[in-house]
Amino acid sequence: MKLGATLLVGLLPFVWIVEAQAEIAVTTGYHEHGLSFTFKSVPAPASNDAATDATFSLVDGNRDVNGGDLGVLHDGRVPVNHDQPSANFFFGAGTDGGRIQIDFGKIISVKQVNSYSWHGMTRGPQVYKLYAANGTADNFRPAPKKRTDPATCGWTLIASVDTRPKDGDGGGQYGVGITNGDGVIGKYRYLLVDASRTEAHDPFGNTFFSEIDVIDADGPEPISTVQKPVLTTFDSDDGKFHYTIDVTEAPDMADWAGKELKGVIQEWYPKIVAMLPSEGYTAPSEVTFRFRGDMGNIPGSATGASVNLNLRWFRGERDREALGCVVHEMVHVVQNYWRQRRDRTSSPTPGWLSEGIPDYIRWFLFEPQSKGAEITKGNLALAKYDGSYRVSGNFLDWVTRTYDKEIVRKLNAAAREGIYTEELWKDLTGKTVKELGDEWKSFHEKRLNEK
Ligand SMILES: [Ca+2]
Ligand SMILES: [Zn+2]
Repeated sequence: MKLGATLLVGLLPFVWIVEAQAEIAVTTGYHEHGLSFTFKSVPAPASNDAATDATFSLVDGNRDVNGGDLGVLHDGRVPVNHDQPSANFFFGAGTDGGRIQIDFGKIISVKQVNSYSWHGMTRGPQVYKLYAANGTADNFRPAPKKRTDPATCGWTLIASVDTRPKDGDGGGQYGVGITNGDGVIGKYRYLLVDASRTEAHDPFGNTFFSEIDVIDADGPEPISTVQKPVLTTFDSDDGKFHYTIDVTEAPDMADWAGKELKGVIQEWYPKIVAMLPSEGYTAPSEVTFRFRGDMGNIPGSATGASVNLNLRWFRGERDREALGCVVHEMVHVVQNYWRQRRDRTSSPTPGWLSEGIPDYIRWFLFEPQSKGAEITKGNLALAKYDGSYRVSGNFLDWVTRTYDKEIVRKLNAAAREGIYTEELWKDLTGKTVKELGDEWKSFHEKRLNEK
């Protein structure tokens, strides 16, 4: 624009060309627990905007490989959860942002630029400078690194964005809209997003960018294809616990979730909480169960108070193993062993016990009729107390019945506090865990030989 103005002034020295002063406005939309990326003042993410087919390239900084590649920034899709790394692009841990170039392949009339992000903590807010260029300046450099001010090599600073709140970590969902009144921002071929981290207190300050949209004044009306979340929320009878089932990615599972899954959560989550207490401990009171399509071969998993359910696996198992799997994952939520992992002085709980407890509760208390954790002639040779999952579940069931009805509660309490050691078995039963394992195995050998 500056170049054009200079030329005109040169040609018509007596006419004052008053260019409308750029009235760039930056508007921020925010939801703390937002789900659908719908904001009052910022349009919903679109899938047919000018960024969709533009070329995104990394100019400076490193991509965090735990996240998506640059493609997720213009695929028209947004995350359905506040911690969904694969649906976001973010710069590497411990680094201070980086630069992304967007090339439309030709000069377009940029009317609006929108950027969307979502994270439950400090990776939610956005801090970046937006530059634009038409690429025709003599000194134009298409890929200036962080140490170079883009304004010195053919770029124009359009806006500085900073959506961080004064207080708090700013977790939530953000939509930023950059406009120039009713007009266009300018005629540009390139945009440069110069992103900074939101904080440096820990290595995780780089924003989870979900989508960047660019509206071309001469382009089509933006169409949003963002999925509205499909949620069922309900409380425990006593009002203590709040549950959400998220079937956004698997609407075909809504019926089953409402009929079967809901009942099991209602009955079993409070039961498991009551079963596994420890001094001063309060189990998570808000638990989310989400069907996901990005879990590979893992049937279910749990992190904090979020249970992830592999939608493909659940479709096939809804009348077989599905509910038992959810019970297993709910035990992980109640165990909350993540707490002690944060504290490096505590002794880690062995995996066979962390997984044996959920499978004990699942196979011996929730669904004993399915006999899914039996020791048989076929699997006896492999029966080891620390065989993990259902084998260790069987061992825990045997120790419970033979030595101490409260042993699972006691082992869990120690594990949760980070003070579990093998000594505990000797204290509780008078025998080492190895001795107990041998005794358990010969019990089954005898039982099977008598048949
Ligand atoms: Ca996206
Ligand atoms: Zn598990």
